[in-house]
Amino acid sequence: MLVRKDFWSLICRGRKKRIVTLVIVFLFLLNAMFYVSIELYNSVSKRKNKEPWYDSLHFDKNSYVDESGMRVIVGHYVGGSKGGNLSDEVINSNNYAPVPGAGEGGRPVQLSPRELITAHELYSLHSYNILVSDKIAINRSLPDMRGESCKNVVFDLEKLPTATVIIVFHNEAWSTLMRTVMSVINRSDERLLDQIILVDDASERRYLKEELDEAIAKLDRVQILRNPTRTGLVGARLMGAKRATGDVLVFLDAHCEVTIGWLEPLLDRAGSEDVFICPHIDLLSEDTLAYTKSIDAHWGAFSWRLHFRWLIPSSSVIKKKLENPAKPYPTPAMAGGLFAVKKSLFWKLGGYDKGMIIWGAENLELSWRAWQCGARVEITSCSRVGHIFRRHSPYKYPGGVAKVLNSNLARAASVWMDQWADFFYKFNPSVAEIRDKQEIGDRVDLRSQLNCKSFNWYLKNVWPQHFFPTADRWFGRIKNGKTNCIGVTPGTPGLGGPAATVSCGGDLDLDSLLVFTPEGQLMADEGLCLEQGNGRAVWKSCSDSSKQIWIQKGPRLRTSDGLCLTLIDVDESKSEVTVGYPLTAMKCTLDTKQIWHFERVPWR
Ligand code: LR7
Ligand code: MN
Repeated sequence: MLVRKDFWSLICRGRKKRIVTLVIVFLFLLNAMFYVSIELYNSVSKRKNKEPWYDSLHFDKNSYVDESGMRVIVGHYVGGSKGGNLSDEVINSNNYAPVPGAGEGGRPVQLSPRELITAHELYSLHSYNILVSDKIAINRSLPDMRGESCKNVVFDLEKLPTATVIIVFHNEAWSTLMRTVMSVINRSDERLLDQIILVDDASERRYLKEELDEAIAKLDRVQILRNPTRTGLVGARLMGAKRATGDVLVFLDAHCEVTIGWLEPLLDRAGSEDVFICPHIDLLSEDTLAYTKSIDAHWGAFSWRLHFRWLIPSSSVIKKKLENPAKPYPTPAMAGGLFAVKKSLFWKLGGYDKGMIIWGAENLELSWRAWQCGARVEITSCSRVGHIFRRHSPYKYPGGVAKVLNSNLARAASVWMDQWADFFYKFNPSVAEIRDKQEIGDRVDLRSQLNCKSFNWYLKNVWPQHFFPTADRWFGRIKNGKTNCIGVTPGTPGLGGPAATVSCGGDLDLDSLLVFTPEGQLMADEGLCLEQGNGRAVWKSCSDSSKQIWIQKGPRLRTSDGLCLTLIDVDESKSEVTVGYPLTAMKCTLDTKQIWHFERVPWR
């Protein structure tokens, strides 16, 4: 056996031994000092941080906006998950088992490593963490998320209209659905809440049958309707709306939680006959169900491919909002799931397009219809509602997600977008293919009966900051040499960022096509504009910054400071043609790296 002495003599002897001992002691002391200072720092910074925990969370930047100021929230889903290899027993059982205190105050729930494995296995069922949801009481508490100016507004409850809250669902988890319902019951004044209508869009899960009926029967003013066959959310919402007895229809997704004071600002505004009013949508984390504030000012719009997007509002809207944060502000489009509207206005404007199936596009259709037919779409920051954003759709899309979505998009575009429908179809041939299959006669009639305005009017007046091509905007490719085009590198993390050339595609390739406005903005899809940054051109959310102005002087693009857009870091020694060269504004020279060819492409 090796004794200690032998061990030491093996590695060192005499003076060396002393040095090694000293080094070990020194390392030990250093380590100890490190721990003490970390602890000290923690306790001091904890003391400094007196605000409640949720105030330190401004918004979950990564899951809401990116560097350019926008992000996919309601995207085009990967649908069709059946729940993997889960057994029928697992899929159909309700495992709601609240743990005292879990998630109270909107706090996150953390799972043990073992539970995390189970949560992971169950994830595909709902595309959010069902284990966490089942641990949180269905009547959990939430903080007051309103800004100070909102808390000071006084409403005369006797004068406000009453609400019918409509919640449609398909295969929703029991606990999230019930938490949505309970949050409405607990945080709505009795005088204002006429009824809650749940519409089951032909769910298959066993726990959503008698078990749900029994739970609902115990609640006052709540009723449940069952759609005999699955129509999708439009059909289900129409079913609910037809049975509504309240003055105002308030729609919510089935995985929401409303916070204190949510209903009054909605009803106050929805009382008037010309507005669709949306709450400020906060985030319920799909992993921990923590309630997190979303960015203060956002408005809804859409990309060239008609994907719904959140954008930073125009500077005039932001200015007005700062002057009076409690006042509702206009938005070009709504996200779709959470809004209030006077029942009479909803029906006067044609309810919903019944031809839209399952999911998607009805939010844009409703927004365009509202604006073009004399109403408005607004957001009030004083009504705060949390919603679980999901990255994937957990349910099936009969015929596939693309087919469903494309036919809905075709309906919306054909009825409302005029020339811009042609733009959409030109660059989305798979949608163009099914364009003529849509029976939209009655929706076109509705548009003319209501005497609705054009899409051109909408773009000009409701969304003047839009990034679509128009008659007076140049559209096409801007090329250096044969292969390098100005464009947004596809798949750039978080969109935007440093600008480099992309490979010039064909005439249908939106990635290398740009809008060039008479004012000098170079716009790509997704509302990104080319901006001269510090030593490097970048793609940024379009704004009125002078750094986004590029003046065409012959074959050159000049900034307001008189610099020229230049391709840099070109490796002349390389014989093969490459792309991906950085762009920046530099002193104008005769160099070909500043020579651009403008190739116009018809946009429709
Ligand atoms: O076949 C279906 N039948 C249904 O009843 C498919 C869905 N549904 C229900 C579903 O259970 C849910 O309650 O419809 C509701 C909406 O479906 P989600 O939650 O899958 O949609 P989403 O939140 O991802 O998508 C947004 O865009 C949709 C486009 O059709 C709808 O307008 C959603 O209501 C809308 N959600 C929001 O606006 C919430 C805020 C998200 C943001 C931003
Ligand atoms: Mn939703």
